[in-house]
Amino acid sequence: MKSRLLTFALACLLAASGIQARNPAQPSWLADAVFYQIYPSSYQDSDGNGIGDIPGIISRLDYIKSIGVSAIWLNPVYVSGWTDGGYDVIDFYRVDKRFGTNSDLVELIRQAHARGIKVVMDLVAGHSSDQNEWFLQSREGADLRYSDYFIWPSFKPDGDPLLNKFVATDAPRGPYYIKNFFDTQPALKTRPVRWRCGANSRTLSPFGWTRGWTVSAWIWRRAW
Ligand SMILES: [Ca+2]
Repeated sequence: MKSRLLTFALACLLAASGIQARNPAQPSWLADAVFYQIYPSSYQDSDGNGIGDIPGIISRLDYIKSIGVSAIWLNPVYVSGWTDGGYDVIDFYRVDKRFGTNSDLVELIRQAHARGIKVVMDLVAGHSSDQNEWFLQSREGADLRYSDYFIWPSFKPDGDPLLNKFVATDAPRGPYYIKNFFDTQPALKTRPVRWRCGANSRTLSPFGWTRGWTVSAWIWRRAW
């Protein structure tokens, strides 16, 4: 629930008319966009298995258009461990089977655009799942490709206001990693971090993979 509240707050911020004055790089359509949030699991089920899916959303696009919506905010559809409603992402490159396929997502975006509706993907940028390939590699050592995508404090300092973010682990990289919400959501190091316990402070940009996706925008979420 906490993560969804944060997302909601950010969406309100995006929809506010003042955003263009603060950041001229924002697309002009955001100024007066009418958003329609879709949490896929509980929206429209197309195959009768009791779980909403992307073909179900496609079947509702004419209705969505008819009520004056100009942008869909699509809650996470990526492969997930489902410990936090899809916000613990195992694979940022693939649509979870419960919702369909990557081709279904491309078709949703194509058909939405054909109706003049933007699609905003809920990009969970603050953390991954502890089953994500990046974290599984990072936990093994300090000199691998994804080693520095996460934060591995060497000890737990007394009195740190973020002590509830420390997760004890028996991983080779341990003894701690930093989480955002649940223990299954290790925090991605997307900005310089200087912990008193000595984590390094390099800036990383693990989301260089957005090329080729014809979405209209991303909701950029982070928790701290
Ligand atoms: Ca279904």
